[in-house]
Amino acid sequence: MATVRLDQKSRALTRAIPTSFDRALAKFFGSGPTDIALAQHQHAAYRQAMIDAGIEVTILPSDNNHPDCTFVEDQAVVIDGHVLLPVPGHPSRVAEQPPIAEFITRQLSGTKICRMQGDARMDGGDILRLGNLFFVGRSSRTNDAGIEELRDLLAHLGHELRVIDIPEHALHLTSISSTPTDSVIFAPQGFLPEDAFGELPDGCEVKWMPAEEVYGCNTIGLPNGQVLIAEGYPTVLKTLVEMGLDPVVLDMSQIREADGSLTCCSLFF
Ligand code: CIR
Repeated sequence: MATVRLDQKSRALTRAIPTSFDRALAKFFGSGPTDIALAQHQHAAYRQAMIDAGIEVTILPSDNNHPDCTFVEDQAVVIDGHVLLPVPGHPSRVAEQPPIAEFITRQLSGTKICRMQGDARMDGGDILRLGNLFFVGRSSRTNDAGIEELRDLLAHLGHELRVIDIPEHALHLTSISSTPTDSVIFAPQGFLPEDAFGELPDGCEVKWMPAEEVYGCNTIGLPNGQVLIAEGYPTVLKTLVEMGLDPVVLDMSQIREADGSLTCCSLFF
C-alpha cells in the first residue's frame, strides 16, 4: 500500500485469491491468470514474506463473485489513520468494497471515515506517498472529482498532493512506480515525463529503471530494511542492493497476469 510511511507499516490486510481469479480484469501486464493454484501459492508466499518481516497480516476470505477481490489496495485509502473509501473506477469492482470497509472501520474505530460521493472515482492504486508528499495518478480509474476528494483529506492533514497523468498503456500510478523507502521513487523510463514528480524534498530522488522493468518498479519497502520485489527485474534488484537494502524476491507471475503488482495485494493500516 502506497499511502503509509515506512514507520507506519505494522499491520496489513490481504484477501485470498478467489477460484474465479482466471476471470480477473487483465489488459496491461497480463492476459488473464491460467493457474489459480499457482496464484494462491504465490499469494501465500507473499503473505509469509510480510509475516517473516514482522508485519501482522490479516487475510479476508475471497469472494468468488468478484475475481479481482484480492487487490485490496484499490478499495480503501488509509492515511495517518484516516480512511477514505473511494468509489472504485471499474464498475465490476465496486461491490468488492463492503467487507474491506467493514474490517478497516472496525480496526480504526473512532476515526472519521469519508466516503467518496457522486461522480468521483478512484482506485487506491493511483496513490503514491513519498514521506509526507503525495502523488495521485489521473487514470482510467481515477478522475478529477476523485482527486479533489483526496486533496480535501490531505489538506486537512497538512500534506501536499501532486497530480500525474497516467499514460493509456498503464493501469495505475503504482503499476509504474513505488517508494521502496521514504526518500526514493522507482519509476520506468519512458512512461512519464522526467519532471512528472516535480521538485522533490532535499535528500529525495527518482531512480529511473529501464522501461522493460516497469513491472519491477512496484516494490514494498518494509521497516526492517527488507524490500519485497517481483522476480525477474535485475536492475531493480541491483539498485536495491546498492542502496544497502535487503530485497526479498517473490514469484508474481500469475498475479501479474491479472495486472496486479505487489502493492495491490495489501492494505497497510
Ligand atoms: C484491475 O484491473 O482492477 C485488476 N485486475 C488489477 C488491479 C491492480 N491493482 C493495483 O494496481 N493497485
